[in-house]
Amino acid sequence: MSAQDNSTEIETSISAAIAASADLATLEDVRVSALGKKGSISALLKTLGGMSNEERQEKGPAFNQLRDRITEQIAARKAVLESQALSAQLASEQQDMSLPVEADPLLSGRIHPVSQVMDEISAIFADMGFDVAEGPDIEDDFHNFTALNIPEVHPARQMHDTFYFHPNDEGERLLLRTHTSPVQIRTMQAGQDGAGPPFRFIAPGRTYRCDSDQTHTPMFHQVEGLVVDKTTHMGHLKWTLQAFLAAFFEVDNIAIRLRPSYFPFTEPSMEIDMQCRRDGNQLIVGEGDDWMEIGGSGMVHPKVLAHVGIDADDYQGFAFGMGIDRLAMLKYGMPDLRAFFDADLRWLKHYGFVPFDVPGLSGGLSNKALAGK
Ligand code: 2NL
Repeated sequence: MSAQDNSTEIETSISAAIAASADLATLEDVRVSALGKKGSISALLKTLGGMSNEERQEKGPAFNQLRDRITEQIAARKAVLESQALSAQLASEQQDMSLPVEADPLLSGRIHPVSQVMDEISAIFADMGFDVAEGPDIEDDFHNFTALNIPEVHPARQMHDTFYFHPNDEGERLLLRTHTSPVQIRTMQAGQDGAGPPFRFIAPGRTYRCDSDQTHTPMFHQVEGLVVDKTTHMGHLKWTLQAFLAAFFEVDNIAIRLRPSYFPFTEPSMEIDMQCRRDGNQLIVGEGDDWMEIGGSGMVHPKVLAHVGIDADDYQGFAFGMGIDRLAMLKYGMPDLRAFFDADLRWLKHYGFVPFDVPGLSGGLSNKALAGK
């Protein structure tokens, strides 16, 4: 029989100390006092040197197993403490999302009136069941002109109106879209591959023409709308425009007048005039017996339908286009178009919109009461 040793007591006391360690630093102290150079287990292992061969053969494996058990217990406790420390850190770093935001820094940014008006227009048409379509600013001749029945000799195709790129490797001259109609061509083409008509969408976006004076900027914004179905007619067009303008200008009623005109992509074609009253420099919309032109419209030309693979014997549609910049100037009383693109912070502060006032029909379209705050 070998001599008595106190390894059982050592193990019991170290195990208790491991279990009692409340943090990683305490556990590390326990580890050093047990397994460190001067630790209790290291001391126990050193006693093997003074033993008889027989005794060492018995105690050697026992002490080594003891050391392995303690090492394992420390590692297990360490994993527990580390995970607790992580949980505590995550809990202490939690953000209280219900705290009120700091007013000033977040509210000092402004939404540009053009963005605001685009969002308002989208909200109104979305409410009427229209989708909002997007497409590239850089277009090809087919989508911008040919598909819209605009002939090769049309003035809009001339160099002085259209921004053309240098011919590419295929000899093709790309261009900056001169209207948002190519978006509608692309959206109808994509739709033809899928569900097909009926189509009902608007296309708001940037457009470009080589023109610059008091009332024209080389980049401007346009919104076009399109409805194609089996029985779509001009009554639908007139109601849609009237309902849109009343909602946009936030008036109960507005008269509109469709005046004969010409566009290559519609037949018949009509200018859209809206009812207004002029009071000195002020323009009041939806009252009086004056008229103001606000855009163009018409029934989609059968050749345009043919270009996107729609049979004009089965389907017909209406389309319209309006300038967003002018809509914004009229609604918010901004007299100078060129200020839109000056990035003047004082102007933005005055005419811009608070970012949290997202346009929607339920809360009052433009939050007029909050404007300028
Ligand atoms: C205006 C006139 C208009 C259209 C745009 C259109 C689009 C397709 C087919 C047929 Cl894909 N028409 N768009 C139609 C009539 C007028 O815009 O004065 N815009 C500012």
